[in-house]
Amino acid sequence: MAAMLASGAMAESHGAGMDQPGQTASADLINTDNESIGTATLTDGPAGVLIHVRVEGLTPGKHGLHLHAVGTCEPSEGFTTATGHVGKVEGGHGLLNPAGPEPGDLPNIFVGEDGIGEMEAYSTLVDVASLLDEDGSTFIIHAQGDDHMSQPIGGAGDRVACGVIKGQ
Ligand SMILES: [Cu+2]
Repeated sequence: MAAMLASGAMAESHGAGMDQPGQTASADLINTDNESIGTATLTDGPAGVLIHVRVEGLTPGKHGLHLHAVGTCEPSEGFTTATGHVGKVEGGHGLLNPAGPEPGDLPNIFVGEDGIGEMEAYSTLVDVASLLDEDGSTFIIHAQGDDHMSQPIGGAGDRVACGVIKGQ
């Protein structure tokens, strides 16, 4: 009985550090032709955020996926209005970079021969509240894979999809 009480108390104090435990957000992803190609969702856990992404109509293979710092998606501008990665630090990009990662860094999404890509990822570097800051945030999918090391974006190339993160 004592052990049960202790573990209950631990779970409670673990959750107490979160601003708003369980907060969720989502983003409708569009391509550079302004067509809807999928959805991303974020769900706060007690120590990080769980991310789910599903897209259609992308080229098969690996695509870099990042959280970018401004919540605007302008297809005619190649989604550059989303600016750089969340928490960008000069020289700090990459999950495998000894000087990194940046809080906006995420694993690649893999797209099959049918153009469909789906992934689940987890990050302790951001939470939903931090992404829903004053100027918002976006998901950006790049044309090529992110090598998690090269600067400034892991060699991932152009921005092929974008989604503004919206609270729920
Ligand atoms: Cu990016």
